[in-house]
Amino acid sequence: MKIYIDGKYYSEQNAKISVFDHGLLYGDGIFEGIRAYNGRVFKLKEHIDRLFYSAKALLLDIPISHAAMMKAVVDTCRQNKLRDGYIRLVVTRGIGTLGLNPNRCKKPSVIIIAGKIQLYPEEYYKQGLTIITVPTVRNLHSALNPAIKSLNYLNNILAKIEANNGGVEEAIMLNAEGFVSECTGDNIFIVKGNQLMTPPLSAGALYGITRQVVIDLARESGLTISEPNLTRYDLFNADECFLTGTGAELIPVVKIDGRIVGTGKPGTVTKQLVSQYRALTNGSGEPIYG
Ligand code: PXG
Repeated sequence: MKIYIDGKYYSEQNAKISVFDHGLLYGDGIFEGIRAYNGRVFKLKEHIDRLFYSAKALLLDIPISHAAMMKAVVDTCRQNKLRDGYIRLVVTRGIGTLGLNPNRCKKPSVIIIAGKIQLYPEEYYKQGLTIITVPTVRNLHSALNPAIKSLNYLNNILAKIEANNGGVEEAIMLNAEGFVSECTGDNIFIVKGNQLMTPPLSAGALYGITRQVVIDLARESGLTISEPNLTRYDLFNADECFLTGTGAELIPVVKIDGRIVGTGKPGTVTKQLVSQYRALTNGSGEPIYG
């Protein structure tokens, strides 16, 4: 595997960053997780847009342009002869002194890894996931805005540990008001009749790119879409529930906190959206090979 660091390619063994990089010392940096399908990078522009928005919020000056970043991602895929896979893009604050002041960091570093993705086992897509709500509350906007896809994922990691301890794959995080926010690496949707609902971004959800694609697909299919504040009660009484994310795509949820959701099997609206999503990922995106 060839790994891009600041414009050069390194073997896995030689791809190294400094122990003085503030990405490591303080989690001061940002990332994106992107997929390639069938020789194309899916929703590349949207991912790079979000990266630049995260950077702006952190006053992190990405050393290359938006266009150069798009090209670097595509070039890294080509260098690795990738057709299907997962691209991890990281921008760190760069090398600084001990002490958290970002002004001491000379230049942010850009890292791009293009490799394989570890997916949920296929049986979860067929049968649906069992998940739980967890005690760790989603970060407050006023503390660390969940819209920033930062290297500081401890809030989500704590929730993931609670899911692991509960013997399930994913955790639903509530916000400080008790409304449903999102999962540790996925957004959440419910279906009720002809209505598709997902928490508003203001409830503490990431501006998920898969979330937006699913909203657009659902609108095309004539579903009514809304973004209300949702409670656990709303989840328990939904007809269907599913999660969305670059890694998971769309994955059905059939049990939450011991309550069976809908029929206890992946629902028809979910299945329809899964097939629409798969068709889209297979046929669109930034071509890697011209
Ligand atoms: N919420 C959070 C907290 C996330 O980290 C999503 C929602 C879904 O967003 P997208 O844009 O992917 O639809 C994410 C995305 C990884 C990994 O390696 C994490 C994500 C995506 C891909 C890989 O852990 N998180």
